[in-house]
Amino acid sequence: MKLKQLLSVLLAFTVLFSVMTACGSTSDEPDSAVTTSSTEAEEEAVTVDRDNTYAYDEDAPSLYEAFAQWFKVGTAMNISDLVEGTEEFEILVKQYNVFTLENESKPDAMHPSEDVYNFDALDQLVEFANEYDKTVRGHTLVWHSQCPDWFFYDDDGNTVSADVLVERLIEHVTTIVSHYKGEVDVWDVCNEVLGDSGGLRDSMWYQIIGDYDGDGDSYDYIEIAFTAAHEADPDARLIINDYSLESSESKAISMYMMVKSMLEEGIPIDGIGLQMHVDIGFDVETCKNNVEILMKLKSIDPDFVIEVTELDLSCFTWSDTSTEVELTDEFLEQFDSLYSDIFEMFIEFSEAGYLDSVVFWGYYDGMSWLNGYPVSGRTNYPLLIDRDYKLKSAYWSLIDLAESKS
Ligand code: 9MR
Repeated sequence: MKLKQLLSVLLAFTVLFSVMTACGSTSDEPDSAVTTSSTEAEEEAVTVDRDNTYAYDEDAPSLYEAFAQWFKVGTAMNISDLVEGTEEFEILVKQYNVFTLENESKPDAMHPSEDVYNFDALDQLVEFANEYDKTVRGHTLVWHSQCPDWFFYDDDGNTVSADVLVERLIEHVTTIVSHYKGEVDVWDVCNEVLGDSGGLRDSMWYQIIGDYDGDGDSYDYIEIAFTAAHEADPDARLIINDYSLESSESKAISMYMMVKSMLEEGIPIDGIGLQMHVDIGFDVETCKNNVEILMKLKSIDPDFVIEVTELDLSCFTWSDTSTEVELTDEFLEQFDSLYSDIFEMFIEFSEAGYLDSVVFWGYYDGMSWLNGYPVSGRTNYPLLIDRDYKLKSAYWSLIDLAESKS
């Protein structure tokens, strides 16, 4: 009997031991399952080699997905980038969820003469956006630049009257916005209406239309454009877009004052676009201060927002006239951490209810308008994807930032 009991105890121990060994819990030796999974993890880590990942790679992260809890992330592009199967197409679909045409939806492209409208490029972008669930920004309806002369002159070369220009303006805005009713989500209705330091720009729009309704202010062309756009598509978000609002306090105050008085008059403006063509000397604190000024407009319209519409970060300060910059480790550290500070600020803006969209002015360094501008022959590196479509270290800084804030 005793022997039988002893044998059954031994048997029970043997069974228990073999079960525990199979579960890998009694031994210090790595079991085969653990070995396999750590090898897979290592292989995965090798696949996502940060120095050698292309923006279109399947294993690359997605910028817009990384920031989705705070804001959309978009880019300016050209319609020729939308050829299915190309690397450019894959990058756009994977990395961004807001799109704007860099040049093809400006007045000279869309309405080159009085009776001619070109809708092809923006129609194609809208089609793409519908298929891939993306947002479209229309840039831009009214601007002093890239605007054809026919608006301002008659057949004899004389400037037209205020009445004629107002009629042309309403017709232009109404025709384009109606064509895209429910399809273009956001319009930069007016672009760069202020000068460098904040006064109203002395454009043909301003000169000819001026104080059209005689109420004492001279920005009636802006009011007329916004009103027409709202009538054509009451659901579209209507933005007044300008540069240097992030860096010039006097310009931010001018914008605030002008928009405040327009909102008080009931003009349908939904937000201010900060272009944000910034450079390596950019000061985040000044930008925060200026945005606080602009966001006082929420006391009139709680839904009023800012949008970042044309972000890039030049490697040259404005006063620098050189054409080349050496991308040393030290320089890149400065560049990457500035991008990271900027996006940390955007997250703060989003959490305060100020911002829900950040759009880059281009998606890879090779296409940036900052190559050759403002210094001819200059090579610049202002974006997150390099000329070969590889993800730059600044891109990874932003991915790390998003992860750390999630
Ligand atoms: O990037 C655009 C460039 O290709 C054009 O030559 C230029 C013409 O003015 O416009 C650039 O885009 C501008 C945008 O429409 C408004 N804000 C400033 C942008 C950079 O100049």
